[in-house]
Amino acid sequence: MNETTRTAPPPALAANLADRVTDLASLKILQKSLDEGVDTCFTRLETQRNQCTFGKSGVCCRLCYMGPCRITPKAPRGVCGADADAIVARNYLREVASGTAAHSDHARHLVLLLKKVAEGHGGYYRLADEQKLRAAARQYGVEEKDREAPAVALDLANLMLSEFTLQEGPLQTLKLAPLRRQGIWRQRKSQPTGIDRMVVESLHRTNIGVDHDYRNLLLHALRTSLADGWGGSRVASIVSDILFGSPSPVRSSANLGVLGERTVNLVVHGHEPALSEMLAIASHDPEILAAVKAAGADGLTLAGICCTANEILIRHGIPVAGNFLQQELAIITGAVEMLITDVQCCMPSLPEVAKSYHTEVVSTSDMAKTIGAVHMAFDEEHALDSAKQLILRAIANYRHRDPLKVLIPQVSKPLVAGFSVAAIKYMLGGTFRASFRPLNDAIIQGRIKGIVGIVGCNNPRAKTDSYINILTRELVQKEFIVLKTGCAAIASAKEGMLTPETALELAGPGFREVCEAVGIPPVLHMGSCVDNSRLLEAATEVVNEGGLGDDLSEVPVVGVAPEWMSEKAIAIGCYFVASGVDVILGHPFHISGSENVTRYLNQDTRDLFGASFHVCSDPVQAAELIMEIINRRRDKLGINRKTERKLYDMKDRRELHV
Ligand code: SF4
Ligand code: MSK
Repeated sequence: MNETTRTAPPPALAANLADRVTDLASLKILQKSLDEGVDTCFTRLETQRNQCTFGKSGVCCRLCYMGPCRITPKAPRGVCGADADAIVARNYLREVASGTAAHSDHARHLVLLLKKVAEGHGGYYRLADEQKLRAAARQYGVEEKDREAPAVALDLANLMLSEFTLQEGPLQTLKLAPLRRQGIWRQRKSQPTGIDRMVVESLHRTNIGVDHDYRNLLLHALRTSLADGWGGSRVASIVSDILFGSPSPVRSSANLGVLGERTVNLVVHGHEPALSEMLAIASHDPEILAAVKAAGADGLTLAGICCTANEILIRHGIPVAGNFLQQELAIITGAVEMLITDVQCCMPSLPEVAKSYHTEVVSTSDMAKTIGAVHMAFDEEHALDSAKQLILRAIANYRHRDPLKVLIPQVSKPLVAGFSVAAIKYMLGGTFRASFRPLNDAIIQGRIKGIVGIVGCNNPRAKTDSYINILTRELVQKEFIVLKTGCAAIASAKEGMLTPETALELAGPGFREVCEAVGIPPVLHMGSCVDNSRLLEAATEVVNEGGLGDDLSEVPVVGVAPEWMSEKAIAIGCYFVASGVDVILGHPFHISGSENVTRYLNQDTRDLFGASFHVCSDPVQAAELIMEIINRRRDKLGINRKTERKLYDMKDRRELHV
């Protein structure tokens, strides 16, 4: 036990553990952390209980050294004269820019890797999905017919790189949106140009003495977010599919119980899939298997946390140890030999927690180091060797495991994940009739009321996973098809809602018939945070298929971020709204200090983009609100009429117009 981590459990936390986490595995390990005096985000939240109300309302400004300033009734302006509207809007824009930068830098690394592969310097990486490469080339207007795949990949990579550096004119990727939406962006002067330029301009505008009009600042926040959703994130998903393969449905399991009592446990955490893909391959290497045996272990368990977990889950079926708030808990099981981090959402506390156990925390990205972690920079050119070195080091650490400190809760649930848009199309219509037609028809007939994307993180300020899972259950009962990404998807996986069987039991009758007849589960795990772009892609397919409007603001679709915490979630919410999709937040942004900013985001965006933000802290009420929003859209489309329910059999399917 390390003395620096031993603190008395905060009484409020110790008394109410069951109010803090939903799943039994987390509950058991959280209790273990208290028994062993190891701090986690749950205990640290107690010591941060009196969180700053100026920060919460967004009226604290520290953008220059005449400040910091904070707005109060007695001090309505900062030293420079900025009022609450300007300060709140500037802070908000910086949050969106940061979220956009994170997703898009992730994408940039992947495009650079694609370029290396195309030029023949990709080492062990390859073009895993040539069909996807050619489809993407056609979407971007890159000539692919009668050309070798590497040549196509090189042109595509160069074009995608120019999406980052473009100085004038709209991003190419915007063309993947429905035509009418592109027109709305043009009209509103909200088309983003180069991704990097949008982020740089956000920082410029928020520098002291530049942009002080909250409307102008917020419009740029929405523009910047579009450079994320239709730019960086979309590019990241496309290139991941080309390099590592497009996801298709795969079975696996989730929660801390996936860790082995007698296996070497290696947990990967973060967001970028390049290393974890290689770890997945290296874990089957004969040298590794021999080393595992020599160490006296029964095998090697590779498992994931957060979105790195989602990336290797949807492509390889590698089990998920947990979502965001379980990263510390995984170490506290005492059974993890190594926790490997790449970028994003990796808590700086991890090495401190690991001091109480034998776990080695290893950082692998030169841009993401943590004091106390071992740093082993991942060498992409020798990726397989790099991955093997990491695994061998984890195996060598197995002998340091202290059996007296091990507690692996025998709690995990089976799941099915990997629903890319291509996979959904295939499920709906098979190889020759792949199409969204059956989904559109089911929505038009009212058997499916609409589509809801539930995305985002966990946040210790609320009971972990609770809102996400109550809402998911409500929506499936109310006959909504639910698309999931990120930690929200893992939350439902841990609850067993990602198996077709369990989810079908929950589904309302018409929806259930459609799912059974078409063979699609009611809740679909579509991937990681950047894969929220797949949700936009799916909604665009619905528009293109016809019958449900010609813009995303007409389709019966809503996005929800129930337990969000990251700036990335703010960027995601913004690009949904700017794309015409209403977004419900489980808790509000830090904007309450400005009525004007609040009104702009929660109302005015409707006039500009046909959608807005809504805040609803209760999941059952959120389900009602979603019903209202979707019903309004269904009314406008003229499809909100009762239809006789009828089993959707093979004969019906053959008669479909495709
Ligand atoms: Fe204060 Fe203005 Fe400087 Fe902000 S930019 S810290 S409000 S003086
Ligand atoms: S990992 S951004 S906690 S979803 Fe993508 Fe989870 Fe949110 Fe990180």
